[in-house]
Amino acid sequence: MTKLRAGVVALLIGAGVTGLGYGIAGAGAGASGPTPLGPGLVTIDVGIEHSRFDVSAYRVRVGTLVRFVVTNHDPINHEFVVGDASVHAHHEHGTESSHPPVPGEVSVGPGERAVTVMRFDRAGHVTYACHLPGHLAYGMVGEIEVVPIAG
Ligand SMILES: [Cu+2]
Repeated sequence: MTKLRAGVVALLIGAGVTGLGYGIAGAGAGASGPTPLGPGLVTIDVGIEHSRFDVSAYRVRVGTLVRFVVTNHDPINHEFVVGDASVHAHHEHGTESSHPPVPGEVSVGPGERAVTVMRFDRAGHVTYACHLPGHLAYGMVGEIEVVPIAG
């Protein structure tokens, strides 16, 4: 698990604005991963503790609307941002300290729980991360693999 996280972080840093995440499948979230969720509405509980997401990889089917329920067990702020490479580049280099309700982006304060919703309509890999200073580099990143319905 630690090895997967390190790989994801390295890829995030090296990928620039193109092709984020597409080389990750073989590293542990591929065909041998968990049974995909969806399609339709599903809820994923995401816990944060010691500045880590408690699960670093999920699989969903194309056509899945995911309700992320993010619980922060830490005494410090975190955020949960899910999206493609451009979304993460924007946040990693941006200066926003908190997030108004944008689908797929939510701030979650100490001991709080926040909900955000995102629909996955294309097969591929999508990343979620916390972009508060230093958190992504520390390992606050994970991956969602979106697989075809037949897959
Ligand atoms: Cu964080």
